[in-house]
Amino acid sequence: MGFDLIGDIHGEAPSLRALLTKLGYQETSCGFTHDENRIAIFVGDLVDRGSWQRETIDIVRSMVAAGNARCVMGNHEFNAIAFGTTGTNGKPLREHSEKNMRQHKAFIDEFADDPTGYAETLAWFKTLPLWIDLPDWRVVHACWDQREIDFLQGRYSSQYLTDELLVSASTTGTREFRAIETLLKGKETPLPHGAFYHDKEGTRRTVMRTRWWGEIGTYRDCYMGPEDARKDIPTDPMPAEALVMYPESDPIVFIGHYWLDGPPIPLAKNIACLDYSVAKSGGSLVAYRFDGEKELLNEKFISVPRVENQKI
Ligand SMILES: [Mn+2]
Repeated sequence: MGFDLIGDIHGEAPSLRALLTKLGYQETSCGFTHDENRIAIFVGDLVDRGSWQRETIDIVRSMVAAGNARCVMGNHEFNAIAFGTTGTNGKPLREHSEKNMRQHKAFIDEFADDPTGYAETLAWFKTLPLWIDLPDWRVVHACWDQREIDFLQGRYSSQYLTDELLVSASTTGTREFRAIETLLKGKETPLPHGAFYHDKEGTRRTVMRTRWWGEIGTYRDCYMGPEDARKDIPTDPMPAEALVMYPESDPIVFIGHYWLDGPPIPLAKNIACLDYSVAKSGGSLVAYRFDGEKELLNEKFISVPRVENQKI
């Protein structure tokens, strides 16, 4: 039995159909199935941005229900749950600020006439594990940090977003907030001595996203983000305690999240990112065809260019 790991879809269902077809899945009455019994593993972020968010969920959900797929939670599923859940103080766990309302609009609009479907979808999101940890391979949306996983597993005895964890992870400053941020959004480090850069939206940033593999080098070496801002990142050495790098001897881990571009290749010999920006013009939807090999192979990435047709 083999596994096809599939990157962030962000509501781009036409691209998902194209990729599943290229991988040899066929649409049947119980969703997409593979005649060699391959299993699809989704790395999260089914939603946000694209015009077919509900259709994307329907495709993935039917595959999971039929036993033909598994899916971990992405930061956008987490955000959707928090946005749609009211805390004991009567306020939503994720603030309904103007910015957040704008971000969630496309998702919520797809359920405009179906509050039951909306509630049921959020309930399904809560059934998605935060990570998958098998002896030879692992899946998490953004960053495998063993300390954070051990903390969550130890405190909640679970790899799922329990109601209690959802509340504490939605409260800035808690240990749970940090753990979920790390696993679902990756690691961030404040820049030294007042340095800053501008992100792709032109927002001034004093905190940078860092890689969590390879050698610890300077801030500039460890920076992850738009390439044209790299020159603004200081060349001071990163303090060793700021980062724990993923050991090369650890199992292969599959992730999404990073909006990469260019041809897909492993980030490290045991780390494959499958997010190649399908929600952006010129992006691709990427899979990795995994058959239990001990080291990732460039030729096992399979991708389709973004299907550019517009929803009418
Ligand atoms: Mn993401």
